Amino acid sequence: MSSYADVPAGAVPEADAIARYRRDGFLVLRGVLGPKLVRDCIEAIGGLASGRIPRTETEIGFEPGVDAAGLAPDQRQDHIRKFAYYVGDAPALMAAAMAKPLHDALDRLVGTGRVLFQDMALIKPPRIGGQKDWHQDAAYFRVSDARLIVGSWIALDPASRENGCMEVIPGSHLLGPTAHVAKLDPNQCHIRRDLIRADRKVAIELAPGDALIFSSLIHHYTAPNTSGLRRRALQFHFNQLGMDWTTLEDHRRDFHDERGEYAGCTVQPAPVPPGQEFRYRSDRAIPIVPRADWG
Ligand SMILES: O=C(O)CCC(=O)C(=O)O
Repeated sequence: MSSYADVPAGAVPEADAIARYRRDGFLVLRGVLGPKLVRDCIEAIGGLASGRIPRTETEIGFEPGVDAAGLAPDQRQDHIRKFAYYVGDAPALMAAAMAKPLHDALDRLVGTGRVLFQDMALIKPPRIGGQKDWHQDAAYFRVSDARLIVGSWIALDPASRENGCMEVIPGSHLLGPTAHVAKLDPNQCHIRRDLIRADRKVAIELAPGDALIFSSLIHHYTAPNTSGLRRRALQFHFNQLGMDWTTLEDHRRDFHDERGEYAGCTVQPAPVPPGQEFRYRSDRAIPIVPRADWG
């Protein structure tokens, strides 16, 4: 059973849910993707993994230590940590990013007028899917105002404590930028341990098609998947119009800790071996065209 209130499928957030989103930094929307779209997204993820669907822009990252070259096409999906930048390669995945129930809810929660700037699929494969340590997504985005970003994490499989669902600390977004400990592998960058209030965490268990909407400043985490269950999810980040991508210098000024030191994850501890530099895309701004026709 969930220990948080949610918005039922087919409904939009009303005043009380909007107030909760602002107070807690997250809100669960049930059933933003219908069963057919969930099935077609799963099919698309499998196709991109195996190579059956050509990848023009989609990037794939394997779990650490995986020898991708030694895998047969149909084994690849269960070794992938994440996909990025895929919406142009699979119509079902674009339809998920544009789902009308999602955008109707976002219009109420954060206002109208936004673009999609990041599309990821987090796969956390059975038994080998690693943790994602406590972090704020805003630590990864060199932007002028992280409060204009909203994240949406949509389950394709049932997501539970057993297979590593999202866990959040309600209200942590109100603390603003929080000091992170930089790592050579930016995926391992995490909030300074003494600043994580894990005793307050809430596990967000979702059914396929449900979405967790969250502030880019909320502290969140996912545990390793030690189960035999898949836990595939789509994650979209949108920014409201008016946000700018900035330089590192500007991000240092906006995203710092209590001593004035840079708190984000976009600077790795030196020396950084060539080819392993932090990469990010500030060039993506896909217009939102809501659609409700997929089923
Ligand atoms: O789905 C996951 O395991 C982690 C998602 C997440 O927090 C992220 O990618 O920033």
